[in-house]
Amino acid sequence: MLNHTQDAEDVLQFLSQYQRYYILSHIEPDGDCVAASLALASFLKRRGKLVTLLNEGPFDRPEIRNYQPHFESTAPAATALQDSDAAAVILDCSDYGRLGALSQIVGQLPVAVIDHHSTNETNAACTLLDSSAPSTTVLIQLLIEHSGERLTPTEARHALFGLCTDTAYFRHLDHDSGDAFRFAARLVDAGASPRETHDAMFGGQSLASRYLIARWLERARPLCEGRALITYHTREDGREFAPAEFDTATLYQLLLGVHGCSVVAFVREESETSCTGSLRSITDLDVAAIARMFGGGGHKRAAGFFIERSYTEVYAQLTTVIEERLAELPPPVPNVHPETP
Ligand SMILES: [Mn+2]
Repeated sequence: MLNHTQDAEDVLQFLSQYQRYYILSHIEPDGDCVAASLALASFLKRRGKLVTLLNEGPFDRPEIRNYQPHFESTAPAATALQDSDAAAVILDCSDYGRLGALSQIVGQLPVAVIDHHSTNETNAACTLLDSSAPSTTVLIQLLIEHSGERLTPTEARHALFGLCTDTAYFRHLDHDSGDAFRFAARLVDAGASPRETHDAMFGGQSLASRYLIARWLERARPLCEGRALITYHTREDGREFAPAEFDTATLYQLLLGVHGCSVVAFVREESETSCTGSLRSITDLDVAAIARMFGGGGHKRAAGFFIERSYTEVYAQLTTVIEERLAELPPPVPNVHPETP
């Protein structure tokens, strides 16, 4: 991570300057943006500030559903903002468009941005930005620590939750991640529990959702001698297991853990004539390029699409495309730790 002494001081100055703060974060919130909002709100309240948390939602992810009551989903009236001694803090959001309708606040108040995406928006009064930070909560932790105060146990719990959700419980971190563990260690010392955090992220699922995953797993079909696995979900499955949570994250984790498998494709029937597709890759295969062929997009390692075509047709086409693309790549390196001599 970068050295942020000056930025942290500027942001702390900004956070002491006004009486009320509106804390905003991106639509389709995740654990990091929710936890960063709550930790910052707690810190500001201890300093005597008034705080309103804003997020348009939806709070669909099972691990954050309980947090929704802390957030307002609509912006205060413009008249309430005029003449008020207020400012906005935008968290975990690289593009104001991702604030949804709440972005209207941005033009009306002084703004600070705290984020770990590469952010291009430049009209902020001050920023704390670091695309090498593993989560936004780490930047909130850095700010609080820089102020000379300790995190409260509740703030530490929020901060560890954000760090763990954005790194898939540290699984996405690589050799250069020592800082993340040093930040995490201080959070545990301040009262956060790795065990409780893990339970909050992965516990509390219904049995029906496990049966549904079993159905998807049973159908997984190897492509290219097992270098990829493809499976699907029908509307009939949805009816049979309703109201099971749709835990595709666990499906991807299980399938990508299969020996030799480095690409997973999942096709979900939406209607008789439409479906969605999701792709995950832990190899050089760029799944965003495949998703674009079906009208979607995403990242090199995680991408998706929605298309007006039957799921059976898309399943067949996706099978062909993945087999062709994988055949062009050099033979796979085994998906296991190398033997040390
Ligand atoms: Mn984040």
